[in-house]
Amino acid sequence: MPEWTLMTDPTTLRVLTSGYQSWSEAELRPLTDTQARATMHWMVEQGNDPGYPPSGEAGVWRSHTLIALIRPDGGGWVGCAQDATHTFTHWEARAGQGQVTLTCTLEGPDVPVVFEDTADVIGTVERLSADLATHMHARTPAPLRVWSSWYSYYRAVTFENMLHNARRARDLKLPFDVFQLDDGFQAELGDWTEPSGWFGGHAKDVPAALKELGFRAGLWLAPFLVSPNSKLYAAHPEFLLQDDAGSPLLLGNNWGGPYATLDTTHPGALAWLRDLAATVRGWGYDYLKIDFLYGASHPGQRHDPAVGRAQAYRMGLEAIREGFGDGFILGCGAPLATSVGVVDAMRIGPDVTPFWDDESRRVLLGDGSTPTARNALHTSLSRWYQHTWYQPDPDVMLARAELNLLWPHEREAVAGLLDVIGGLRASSDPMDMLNEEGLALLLRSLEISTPDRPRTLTESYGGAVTHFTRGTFNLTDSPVDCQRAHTYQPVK
Ligand code: 9PG
Repeated sequence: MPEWTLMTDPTTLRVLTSGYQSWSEAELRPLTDTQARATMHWMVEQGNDPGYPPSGEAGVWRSHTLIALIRPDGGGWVGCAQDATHTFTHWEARAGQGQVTLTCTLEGPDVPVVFEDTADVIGTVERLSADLATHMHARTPAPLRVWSSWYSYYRAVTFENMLHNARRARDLKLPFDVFQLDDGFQAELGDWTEPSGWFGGHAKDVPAALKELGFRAGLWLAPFLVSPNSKLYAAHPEFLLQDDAGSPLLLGNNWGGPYATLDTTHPGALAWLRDLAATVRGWGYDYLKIDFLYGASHPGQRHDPAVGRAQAYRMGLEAIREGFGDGFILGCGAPLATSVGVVDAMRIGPDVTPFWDDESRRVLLGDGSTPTARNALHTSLSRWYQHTWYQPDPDVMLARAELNLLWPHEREAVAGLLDVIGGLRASSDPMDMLNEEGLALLLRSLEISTPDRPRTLTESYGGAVTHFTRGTFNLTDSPVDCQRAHTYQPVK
């Protein structure tokens, strides 16, 4: 376990962290602050790394793959793993008396880890993270413009909702590449080829209808999750990750209760995953959003005990890539660096919501991975450098006039997020809820941009990377330096 002692005053430093998976917090904070740790067990499972959660002590910061400490002069220290294929790299920075201790714990086979003292933290973070991308043969195809059913219909989505919106988008000549069907079409987690009672059709018939309207078809799956009510659960208990007592391990709390997860070291589970991805490809989908992927790397008892968490996850992911061929794959809720080279795009923060913040879950329950516009900005902006790993997906613009509690300036902040991050463009607004203003905002947010860079890490308006060369975000709840709360201000 490499360890470095830095003889420096911890009260002058900031720390840049990146959490384990898509939704886990990434931050830029004073080193002497306290990293939040979710108080409820299912939130630790879904928002932190349950194998390496935040310690909860003041001045102790944990980060995955990469960490940086920033001095007031903009220099500092950067640590970065150069390979994550089968290994999770856990960093910890610990503030002491007049010194800081940095430790690096590898979970999996040995990998090269670089640690540099630098005069330019921003440039060094970008260079070392790009080296990891090169080493892992990152895929960064051209970004796509995607309409998703989730943020308007949620689980109640129907076949007709998809077609109606695609028809309207065609009539309005909106520049979408893909129409992506999200959660709700399936009978159960695991029973993906059977429709839910309300969907009013079958997911296999969606692609042909979308193609006729001029769009590619996308599908959402949570391929590693298995509902206890599913046929898969009953038919193949041997495919499931187990607890110490030898029962299927149950985790999480979406879909009205906990779920099991596939043991991706089991050859039968891997063959099932390959088949599933090939089946939906055969239905005509060439864009796949695979979600809740952290399930495959959850701690537990595996069929092959010699395989670690990172490698098990990678085996499951590769099985899906084999089945889906050269189609476009977007990861979500996914261990980030270990996905590089397999996925084409990756969600790099929590979900955007039609409201700014949920303070009770974020502050009282310590869960910064909660879906909210604020949390999406906070985390995705703090991962600006990851565009070399995959196409980043900072999630959707919400431009609709109805069912939207975001103020106009908060919508502009989301538009600023999409512009600064570059990468995928997504929307989820029901076309019938867009007025003239909303349409204009939507069109603007579908314009592909190149990723921006921070202009400094020594200043921040709200615990995240907020100062970019193109503009500044104020993520705090008060005006700062004449900039209103919850805004993006382009540099003039
Ligand atoms: C489908 C959704 C969408 C969305 C994904 C993911 O913490 N939570 O309560 C939580 C709820 C939903 C969620 C993530 C976290 O959303 O990011 O785009 O596909 O699943 O169920």
